[in-house]
Amino acid sequence: MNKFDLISIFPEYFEPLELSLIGKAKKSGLVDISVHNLRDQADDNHHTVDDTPYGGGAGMVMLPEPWGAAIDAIASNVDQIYDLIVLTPAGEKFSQSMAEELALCDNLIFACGRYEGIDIRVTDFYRTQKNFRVREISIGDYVLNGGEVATLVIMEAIIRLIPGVIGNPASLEEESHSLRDENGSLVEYPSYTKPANWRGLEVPPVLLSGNHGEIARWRAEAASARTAELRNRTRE
Ligand code: JEH
Repeated sequence: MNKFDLISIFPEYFEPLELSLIGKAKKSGLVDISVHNLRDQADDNHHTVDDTPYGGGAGMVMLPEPWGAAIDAIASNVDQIYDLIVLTPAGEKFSQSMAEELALCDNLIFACGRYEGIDIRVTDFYRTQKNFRVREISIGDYVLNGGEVATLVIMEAIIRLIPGVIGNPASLEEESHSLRDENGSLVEYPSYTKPANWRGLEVPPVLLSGNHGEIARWRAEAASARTAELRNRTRE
């Protein structure tokens, strides 16, 4: 079973994991998710987890000690392989292929920092001294306040790939094959449902024809037109 350990000073951010598909996957034992409060590992009366940066500069940096204590408490089995995911605005860009890779990992630890991030010796230590696979990941080129929301995004992308989580595996199958363009990017045909006429807008008649060959051709055409349109928008 896939194990997820999440470390954060705001464990309440992970309450939505009880909902919908991920909540069901948890309850049916398809995934095991534990949330850990980093402050429980702080060793002073004020539960301090941050301090000023060496060398100066704005903001605060997260102390390595509470992180080391939290990760050691989780990763106590020497026979297991641990993947430490550290969210950071400058990390490798998260992608569907990365989600597919991470869905195969048995023990994923998500380090959700705040402030200016975590003292770099934490990732150095687990990479070089503990043989962890350490990945520094960003979900996109914009600045968030911490790693929690990015972790929710990444977990949703991973967990829906775990066999049994999605009720209809045909939709996953379709995604993994037809819905990619020459660059491996996802492309999508437009979807319609009832009624056939909504506020004067008609569903394309081909979709009502029952001709599966023609429907597939129409969808492929509509998907590439839509992808081209979205591409142009990113250039403009
Ligand atoms: C943000 C983890 C922990 C804010 C500012 C700075 C940018 C250059 N896609 C994502 N965006 N942001 C995060 C993320 C992911 N995954 C993310 C985090 C943490 C993830 C703390 N923060 C807040 C934070 C400093 N600036 C970051 N720099 C790349 C433009 C300039 C410096 C660090 C951390």
